[in-house]
Amino acid sequence: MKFNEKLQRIIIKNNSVLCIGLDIDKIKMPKFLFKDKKEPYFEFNKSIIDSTQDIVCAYKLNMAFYEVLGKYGIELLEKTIDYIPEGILIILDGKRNDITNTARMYAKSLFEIFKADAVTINPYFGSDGIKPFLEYKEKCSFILCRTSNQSAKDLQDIKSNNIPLYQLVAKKIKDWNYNNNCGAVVGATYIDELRTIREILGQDIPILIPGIGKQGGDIEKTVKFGTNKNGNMAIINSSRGIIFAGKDKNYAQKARAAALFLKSEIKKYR
Ligand code: OMP
Repeated sequence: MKFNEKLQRIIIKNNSVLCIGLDIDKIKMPKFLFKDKKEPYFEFNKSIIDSTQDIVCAYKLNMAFYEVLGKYGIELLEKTIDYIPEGILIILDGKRNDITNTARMYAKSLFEIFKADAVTINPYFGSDGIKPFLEYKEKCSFILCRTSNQSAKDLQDIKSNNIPLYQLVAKKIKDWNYNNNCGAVVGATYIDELRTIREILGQDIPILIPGIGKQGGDIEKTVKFGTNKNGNMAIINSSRGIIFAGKDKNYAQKARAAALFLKSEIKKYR
């Protein structure tokens, strides 16, 4: 089944476009886990997944937070992916890309070895770097279009023939969508740009939208301009704002409460 169909199914099943980012970080995690548990990181991910799996459409794992733990991090990444229930989408966020020969290895690693449903990739190499990812027709490649950080404008607002680069990337994403397996990454912190990008992409290309929660993106406008006319084809991510909502033994319930709150806020405007 193609990614967009899987996305539609899980959005309907859990009535949610919310994605939780499993961006584990020892200093922000409950201290007791590191005293009491043999595998504190896995225990943490497991409890977050157990307590939120009925209210999300996806989990996003940013590879940096796993790679920093060395070889155990890779094992943890695999174990966490295996633990995510069938039907919930797994997005591996590595923002990878390279020359074709190397990009092919990245695509194989992320889609075949780690079994991601979707990945984040950067467009800087152009089409021959993107192509190896697009050959995985059932998967989705979310291409960085407008990032959520303050310095996004340094490069992404540079104009060519009076069109800013992020808009040119959005147009490219439409061209690269010949297998119906492209998406765009757009930060919730840039609402005008999000609106323009949705207009360029049309109704059928999913947008992965981080920047809600800790980065302060506006939920109402994100939903209004990021989703398509049916309130779908968007995946709205929050990581720290949900997984680190509690610091004590009840951290998983606190995470669920934070996720439920965000889900209901999103629902108000869908
Ligand atoms: P929180 O700010 O904790 O919700 O985390 C946001 C997550 O989305 C992190 O994993 C970021 O690396 C990621 N992200 C952005 O914050 N901004 C972007 O422009 C793109 C991404 C991403 O590709 O997911």
